[in-house]
Amino acid sequence: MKSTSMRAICARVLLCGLLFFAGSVPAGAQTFPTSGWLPLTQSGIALTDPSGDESPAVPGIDIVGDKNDPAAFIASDASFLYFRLRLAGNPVSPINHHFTSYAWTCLLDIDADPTSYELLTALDGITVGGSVDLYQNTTTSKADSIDDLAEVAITSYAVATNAESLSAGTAVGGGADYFADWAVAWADLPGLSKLAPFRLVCGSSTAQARLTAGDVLDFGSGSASFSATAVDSVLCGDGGCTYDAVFHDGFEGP
Ligand SMILES: [Ca+2]
Ligand SMILES: [Ca+2]
Ligand SMILES: [Ca+2]
Repeated sequence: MKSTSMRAICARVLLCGLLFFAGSVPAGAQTFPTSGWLPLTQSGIALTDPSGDESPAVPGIDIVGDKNDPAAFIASDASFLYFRLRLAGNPVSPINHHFTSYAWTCLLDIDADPTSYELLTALDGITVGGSVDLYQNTTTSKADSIDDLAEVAITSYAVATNAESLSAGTAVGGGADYFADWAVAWADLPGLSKLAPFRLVCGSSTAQARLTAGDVLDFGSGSASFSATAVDSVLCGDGGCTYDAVFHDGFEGP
């Protein structure tokens, strides 16, 4: 009887310990999706990007993809919008295990005017220790330009909870490819509702709050035009992301 009680107490102590550890997971932590990643497309074709066209020449910022292994993806659930880029090398330094001092960035056009973007989100290795950033582009000082600066910082998240790097299991870039993934909370995205269409331009950057230099996901075109580079419009919500099957650019619908 006594030993049974002791076992019961020990079980409770163990349960309390487990609950303590479960409760100590940082707020905002989430698991990245293992399926449901929608490849980004242009005119219905998965976006690809050649290797070796990045500047400076750093494999971890070289966006790569071919028709079998698309270069970029998006996913969504009830809480987060997820971004994924395929890279020719590891974006994480083997020395300090931090993301290297570049930014992996997506610009979102959410207002049906394809000559401007409204939101910038980035996995930012330039910030010491790294962060995931969300900015608003409130002034278009360069019309239809990919490298227009985003003026207003909205929020940022810890890399430990909102970003990851993992082996992509492909070798499009010639060596082992990697994915850089990051997540932004739906609750923090101003002006973007679930299942509202939006377009993206993604790439790697040498600066925060701006998609400049690095490597833009663009079939290797090198175009500086936002409207010429933007992907097909996507709609994302609790159940994931899809394309607008009726209206190609997503903005003419009712
Ligand atoms: Ca590239
Ligand atoms: Ca716009
Ligand atoms: Ca601007």
